[in-house]
Amino acid sequence: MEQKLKELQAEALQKIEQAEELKALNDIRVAFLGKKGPITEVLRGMGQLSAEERPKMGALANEVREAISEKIETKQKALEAAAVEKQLASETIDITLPGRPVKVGNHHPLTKVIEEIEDLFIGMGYKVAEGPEVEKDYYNFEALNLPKGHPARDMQDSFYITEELLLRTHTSPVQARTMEKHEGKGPVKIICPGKVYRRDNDDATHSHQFMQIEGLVVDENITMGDLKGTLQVFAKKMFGEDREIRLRPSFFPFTEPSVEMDITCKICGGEGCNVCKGTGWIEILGAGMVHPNVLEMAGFDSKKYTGFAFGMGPERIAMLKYGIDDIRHFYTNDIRFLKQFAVTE
Ligand code: FA5
Repeated sequence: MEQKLKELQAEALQKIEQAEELKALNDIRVAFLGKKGPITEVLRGMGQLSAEERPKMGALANEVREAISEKIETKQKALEAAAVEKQLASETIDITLPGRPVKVGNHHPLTKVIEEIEDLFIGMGYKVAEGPEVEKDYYNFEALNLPKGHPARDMQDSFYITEELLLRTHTSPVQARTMEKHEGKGPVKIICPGKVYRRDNDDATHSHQFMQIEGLVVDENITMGDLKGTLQVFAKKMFGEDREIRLRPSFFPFTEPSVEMDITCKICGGEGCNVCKGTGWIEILGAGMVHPNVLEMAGFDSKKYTGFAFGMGPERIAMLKYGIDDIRHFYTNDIRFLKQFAVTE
């Protein structure tokens, strides 16, 4: 029996050595180590052995099994490695070939301008606030000193959804919402970018849906000087150090006094040309000191607190900055237009 086991081991090891494929190796495993294999067969005859010989044979049989298993495992690893080698050799990549360029998209010009404005104000300590686009009449108008039936509501033609709900016509309702949250305690220092909607007829400078960025500062001792200084920094950073600003008296129900801000025309430098209609100035935003009624309605003591607010249209700012002549370019998604802003910064 001992002889038989040794012969089986030698035969198996030789076959394993000669195996060239994983399948052949598996066949050998089944043939020699399987339940119906010759080693099992030999072990079945152990009953006829003497009690002394039986453990010796058992141990030998285990040694033989182990030797065969080990050899199979080593060979399997070698065959697998060879298979990988072969595959790699057949799939060699020519690293000298030029790569296929990856098409990189770019930010929409409007997104760029909005992010630039956000960064600028964040740098001055402002927080970014947001509010709903479907807004309550209360926040869009009433809390901003525009009670129902007020004639100044006609300044902004609105899309009403129900009597009390509308698509917000400006970002100023975020002012009212934010102040309300502060429960009468300053300081408040926010900007709110977002979409707004008006029943305006679309033309080169008007869109029925556009963006606005609102700014609001409320604290003790805030003055018109703070407003002017802030807007000056904004204009110079946005359009260039050589640009000047001026504030013109205007009217908004939620600010008193109210102003509109002009900057010197980039084209003529203030001399007067057809872009600025000969005035040397271009209007870019509305602003003013927060009306005491608005402060009081939001829970602030208007004797203690004052504030300023401003609201601008980033489309108009982007048009001025990049010399774009029609607001509709922002919304028609013409790739030829959008590609012009693919500058790597
Ligand atoms: C307002 O909407 C005020 N809420 C701004 C404000 C805020 C004033 C805080 C005072 C204090 P106005 O209607 O002027 O103001 O709009 C502000 C800006 O939005 C305009 O300067 C313009 O740039 C832009 N804008 C207005 N209507 C349109 C439109 N139909 N299409 C594109 N941009 C527009």
